[in-house]
Amino acid sequence: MVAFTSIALAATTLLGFTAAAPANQVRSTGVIHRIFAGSTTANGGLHFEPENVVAQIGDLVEFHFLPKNHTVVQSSFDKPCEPLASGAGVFSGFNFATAQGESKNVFTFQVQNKEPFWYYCSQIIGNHCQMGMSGVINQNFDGDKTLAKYKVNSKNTKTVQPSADILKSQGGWIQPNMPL
Ligand SMILES: [Cu+2]
Repeated sequence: MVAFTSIALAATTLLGFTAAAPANQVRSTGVIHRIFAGSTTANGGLHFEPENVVAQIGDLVEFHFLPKNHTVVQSSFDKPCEPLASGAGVFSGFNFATAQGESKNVFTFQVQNKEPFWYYCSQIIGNHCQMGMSGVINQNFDGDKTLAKYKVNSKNTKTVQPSADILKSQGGWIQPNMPL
């Protein structure tokens, strides 16, 4: 599926996006996990669906954004609603606002390892992370670091943005939202 990645990158370039795919690409499996940021039903819309995903190294994770203006930020379990150290981790940027239906672009990143990948929405209007808008890829189901616990620990936190430039994505790339 190298060809797929190449096409995606070409499309990204053509559209003039500056976000490049991460340099540390592993071999693609060809598997794409689609996750919706937002919901028409669950948790007043403050929900990732599905919010608990098992993925293999090399899989792609593709976020589709529903109203209103959500993000995806990589986090640690221990510090909910905070990004990894400055400049590190995955961040979609605030590039996917939509008043109705899906945003015209998606945000994609590649799974690089089997470590649990915690993430949250950094929209502060409505305190999305504190309200439970978070998710995980490859949770350790034998351990006590669960998504339910992450959500509980989120409640009394303050959301932190990954960088001063909240439009600048990192760790993944922006692509057109292609019909299936
Ligand atoms: Cu949100």
